[in-house]
Amino acid sequence: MTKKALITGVTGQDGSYLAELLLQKGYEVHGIKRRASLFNTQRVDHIYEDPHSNSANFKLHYGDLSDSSNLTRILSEVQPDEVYNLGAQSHVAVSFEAPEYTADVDAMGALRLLEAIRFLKLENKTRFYQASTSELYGLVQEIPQTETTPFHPRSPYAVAKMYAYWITVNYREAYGMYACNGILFNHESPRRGETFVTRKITRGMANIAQGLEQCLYMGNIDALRDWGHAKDYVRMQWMMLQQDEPDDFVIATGVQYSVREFIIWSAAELGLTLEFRGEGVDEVAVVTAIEGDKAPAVSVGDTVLKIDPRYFRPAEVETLLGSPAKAKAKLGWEPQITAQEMCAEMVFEDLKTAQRHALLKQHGMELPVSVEG
Ligand code: NDP
Ligand code: GDR
Repeated sequence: MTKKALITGVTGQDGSYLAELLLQKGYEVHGIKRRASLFNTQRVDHIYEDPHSNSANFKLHYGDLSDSSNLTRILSEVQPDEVYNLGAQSHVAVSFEAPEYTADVDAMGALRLLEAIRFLKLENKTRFYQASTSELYGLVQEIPQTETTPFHPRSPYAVAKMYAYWITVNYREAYGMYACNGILFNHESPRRGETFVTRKITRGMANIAQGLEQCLYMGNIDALRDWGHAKDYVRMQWMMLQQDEPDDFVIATGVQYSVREFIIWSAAELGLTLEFRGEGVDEVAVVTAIEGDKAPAVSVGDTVLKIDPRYFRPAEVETLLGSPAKAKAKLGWEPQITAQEMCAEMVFEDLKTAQRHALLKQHGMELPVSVEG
């Protein structure tokens, strides 16, 4: 029998990689996409199949995590073996601007799905994965963070995700559902949203190299993160739902770097050596040497990065470092791609895009480049 999976957030970074993985494994994959005024399926267009064909294994449904009746109807139609709840307002800084919406989607969304499974009496058939997060640890109580480290969320996003974490545990304990939390640390890729810090850096640096932007404006560049590659992390999401018993797992690399280090690596991929000068909000990064021809628009002495306090958060998560020991011991999972390799891949992809834009600009066909975020 072909297994069926339903993915919320299928148009996002993780959703797109997970959909690819499940299709490779022979699943029939259903995804929930939001209605938007512009196409929002760029990350899954390459696996899109004509819905008019009866043999399509990848099917998209309009829906929203804020809409219970819509979720219940889709679950009832699909009768999935596995539900991956990846949909969320996933930007921590934005959650301070839109806390109520974030709670509705990120906290109540998980409850709506679990209730729909229960209401439809699918609890013995459908396995549930909740996209939990290292942001739960917030003000960290223990280094490295494990499955038993106490939580102290530091943003409306993290507080909403804490509800989703516990309601998932609660439905497992109360109704015997196969429901798991993956407590995932930051994971990135060339498909990462443009306003998360790694992609903002790789895309911004590539644009500067090609003369499409002058300077990158950043917030707290001393924040420390445990960065992995999204491809490694979605593999683990699937593995968690294949166990005999449901359980919660930390997914991390066990290695930590600063945002500042990620900036230095990205610049180096473009042949640029940076020197940080000044302190606090007056700190800047200046180019002190250039190698190769990847950054024709940059000269020695250019200031390519400044600090802008509007990217500071009302409450910051300064440091995160996870222990993947349980995932390694119980599931045999190990990340394959290092943070530096991932950075190189992201710069490579962003540089290709920037070079295309620069070529169009040279021929008088300049496209607008969004830099807000
Ligand atoms: P993205 O922001 O790339 O994707 C989020 C997805 O959720 C998008 O498909 C988005 O749709 C969808 N979505 C947003 N709001 C709603 C809504 N109201 N109803 C239905 N769908 C909605 O996130 P990632 O892929 O990076 O992350 C996946 C999940 O994992 C998220 O829940 C995130 O919070 C969590 N997580 C992520 C980590 C990371 O480092 N990436 C680490 C730990 C947890 P649209 O495309 O239309 O915007
Ligand atoms: P995070 O990721 O908040 O950890 O949440 P993000 O990449 O946004 O920030 C990481 C760190 O970088 C600092 N920072 C900046 N961040 C952004 N976005 N823009 C900037 O200009 C900037 N300058 C410095 C931040 O302050 C922070 O310390 C991500 C999301 O994917 C969540 O959904 C997920 O749950 C967690 O990772 C684990």
